[in-house]
Amino acid sequence: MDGRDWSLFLQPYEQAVEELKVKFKTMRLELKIREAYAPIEFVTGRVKRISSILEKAKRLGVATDQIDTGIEDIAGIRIMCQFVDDIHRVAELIRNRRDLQLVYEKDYITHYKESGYRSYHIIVKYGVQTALGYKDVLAEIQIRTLAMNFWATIEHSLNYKFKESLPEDVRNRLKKAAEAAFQLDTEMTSIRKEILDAQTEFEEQSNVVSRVLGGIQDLYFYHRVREAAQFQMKFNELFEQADYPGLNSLSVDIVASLGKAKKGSQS
Ligand code: 0O2
Ligand code: 0O2
Repeated sequence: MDGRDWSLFLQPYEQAVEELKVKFKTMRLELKIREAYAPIEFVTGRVKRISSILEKAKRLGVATDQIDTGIEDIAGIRIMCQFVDDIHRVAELIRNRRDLQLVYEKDYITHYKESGYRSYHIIVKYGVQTALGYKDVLAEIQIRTLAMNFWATIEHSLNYKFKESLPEDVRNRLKKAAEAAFQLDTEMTSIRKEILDAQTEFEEQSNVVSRVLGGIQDLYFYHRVREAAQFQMKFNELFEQADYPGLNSLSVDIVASLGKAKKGSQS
């Protein structure tokens, strides 16, 4: 690459980052409309700086004319999620896309780095149509939670500032902070599960009430007035006591009575 035009070399990467940002932001909006909840919180992207590309090439022993295949994160996309589960959902959505070709994945969540770094990386090949033709470029998609991002942003800036001179004590405290961030993610996931379970329970309770009252109304339709009145009294009692298992078995009894009533009306 020496003496070559860097801005020309980086142009397809700039284009890939811009296009991918639009695509993932669109995915976020689409999921928000479809499912009322988007597993993506926000998306950012960047093209690696020339100095960082050269440093990385030197560190990895990549020849300057092999940079486009030897360095996979010249184009970088970062997708932030609220919960760890969302990361796996987003990874699956990426795997199923037809406009990206999966190269490989790095699970730094299960196998977190020595530094404490956690994130899910997917290296993809992405085709861009430039004015002079079609070009495949490599891009790195990092998927992480807000807590993982908080940690990585601060750790990165400290490492950038202090380089090798980051004191051992600070390094250890950063590792502990990474653990704390992960604990936070775990706690948030369990709180979320409790909220989702509560929502499901509420949904089920509303459904049983509708089933019982609908059944009682149907019994009136079949002129089973006495039975309907008895069921209504039982319902009032169980509802008062918030006895949902009782309401469930009442609903089963009503269905059985309705079956008999329907048969009776046919004979
Ligand atoms: P909005 O309306 O701000 O939400 P560009 O600067 O044009 O190249 P982009 O994507 O706008 O492209 O900028 P960049 O720097 O790649 O990404 C920044 C996006 O991430 C912005 O959103 C920020 O608002 C958002 N962002 C950054 N940090 C946070 C954060 O901590 N929480 C949240 N929720 N969003 C954050 P947009 O796309 O400009 O839209
Ligand atoms: P940038 O643009 O400054 O973020 P390497 O591990 O670097 O020898 P590899 O395999 O390319 O080589 O890298 P890896 O670890 O799979 O992913 C590279 C990117 O992941 C880094 O990019 C960071 O963005 C992020 N990353 C990896 N490890 C850490 C870490 O310990 N702390 C933080 N904060 N981020 C990490 P770059 O190259 O740093 O570039």
